[in-house]
Amino acid sequence: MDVRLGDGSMNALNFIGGHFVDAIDGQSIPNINPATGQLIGTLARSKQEDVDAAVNASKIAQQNWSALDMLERADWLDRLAEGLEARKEELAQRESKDTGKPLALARRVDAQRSIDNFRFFAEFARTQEGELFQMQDAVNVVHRKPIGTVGLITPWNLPLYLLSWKVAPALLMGNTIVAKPSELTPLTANLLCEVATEIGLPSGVLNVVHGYGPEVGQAILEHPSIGAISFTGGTETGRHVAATAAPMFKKLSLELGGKNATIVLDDADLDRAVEGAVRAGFTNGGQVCLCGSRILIHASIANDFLTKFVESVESMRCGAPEDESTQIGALISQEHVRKVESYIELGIEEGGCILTGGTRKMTGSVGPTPEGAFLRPTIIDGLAHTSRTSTEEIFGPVVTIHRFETDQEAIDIANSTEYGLAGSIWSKDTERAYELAKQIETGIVWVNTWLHRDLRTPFGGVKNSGVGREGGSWSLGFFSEPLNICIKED
Ligand code: TXE
Repeated sequence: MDVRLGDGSMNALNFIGGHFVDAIDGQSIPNINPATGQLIGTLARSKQEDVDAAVNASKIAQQNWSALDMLERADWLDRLAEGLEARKEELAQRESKDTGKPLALARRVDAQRSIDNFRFFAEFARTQEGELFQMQDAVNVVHRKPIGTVGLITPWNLPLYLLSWKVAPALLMGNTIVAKPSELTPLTANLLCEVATEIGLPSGVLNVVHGYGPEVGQAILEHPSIGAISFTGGTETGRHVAATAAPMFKKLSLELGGKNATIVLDDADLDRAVEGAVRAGFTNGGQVCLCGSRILIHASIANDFLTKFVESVESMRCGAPEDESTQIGALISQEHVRKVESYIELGIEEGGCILTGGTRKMTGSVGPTPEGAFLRPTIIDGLAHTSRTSTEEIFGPVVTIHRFETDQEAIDIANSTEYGLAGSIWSKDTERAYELAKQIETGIVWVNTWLHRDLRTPFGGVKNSGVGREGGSWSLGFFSEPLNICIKED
């Protein structure tokens, strides 16, 4: 069992069949706090044999779990939410320690949304009605059956927020789970397992195996008894996931990367658009697939917008995650900071001009500790919208600036990357924004807001941002197999 946060050592064991266990071969991986560079503890380095054990445990639990009524399973989701709620502060602390993100953000976003995900799907279940299709002489009844054992593979940017977003609907539809969190952020998945133990969730319903993607992740993809894979992560990994799982005819949900446009029209409320562009560009240090990393500004307001925008970004506080005033904490790792810095250098090579921020060599040390993975928020102007810096996902606190003269030009620029996940449009004329939004090649467009979420709505993207949608009925559909029973009436 994980020791409590206060103990200072946090070892993330696997959770299989209701027990916390080491990897069968005893191997483990160090887990580093990105803000300090210090060792937090270790996580199990699982292999195929650990996945086999987890799948076996899930199969043993499958019959009784799927035999429950969906409303009984909804009650279990509420119990998980209550258990997380009772340990919300510890959840936020662990998430912040594991990711380097500001503790205030971990409380407000990660912890709260993890709880909300369970509560939402429990309530959503209670609103579901039977699916009947009446014919002249027959009635069709759609019966939704579980897939069986499902594989959930999740990333490091919003660890429990994104894992719970999959666990809740998967459990609700009667599946049992083998989940693999990112090897960079194991801690809150295990807190969920501790809560599952506290509330008496039947053993084997939820199983978590930790470790490296190409090892334990690959074993999940390849396991013949895992009927569906729900993956959130990078596009290149998603491509690999699809190549492995598709030939096995596994159901696939792929939520991948993004290079989203924040489009500021000439009639936008400037202060509101600046605030929105800062939130969209730099929340979680830009480590959110939905972040607005390209800012498209109508040429007529570009100077006024940039004056306010640069001032606002320069005032952002980079600091220790536990400091309540911190707005940008550490990024996920030193390695990731170097990746982000390489894009800042590329931006300069491609002709960009740094309006604020830059690499650590340019800005000097920015965080409370030199060992911490800190980087100042950066704005790059003057780049072609077709440049690599402006079209490749950076996944850090870096935005590029692009001017346009007409709505059509804004649409063309917005659609000029291989991604198609999300975007936002800022205008006082919502009719105009709505017409423009319909032409943007993404799965989500916000108008005069960003990351404003109704969990019933479809979430996901097109092109290299993934396949499929999550949320509300889309999640219930993914995590079930519909059986249509047609009954002839005499
Ligand atoms: O994602 P990865 P990472 C983007 C962002 C980031 C890049 C890599 O650009 O820099 O993806 O981030 C597991 N078989 N996003 O490293 O590598 C891995 O262990 C099976 C956008 O987090 O895709 C982890 O659990 N699994 C994204 C999960 O896949 C494998 C959020 C994601 O890892 C595997 C995060 C394999 N061969 C990053 N290789 C978003 N859309 O929100 C890795 N994994």
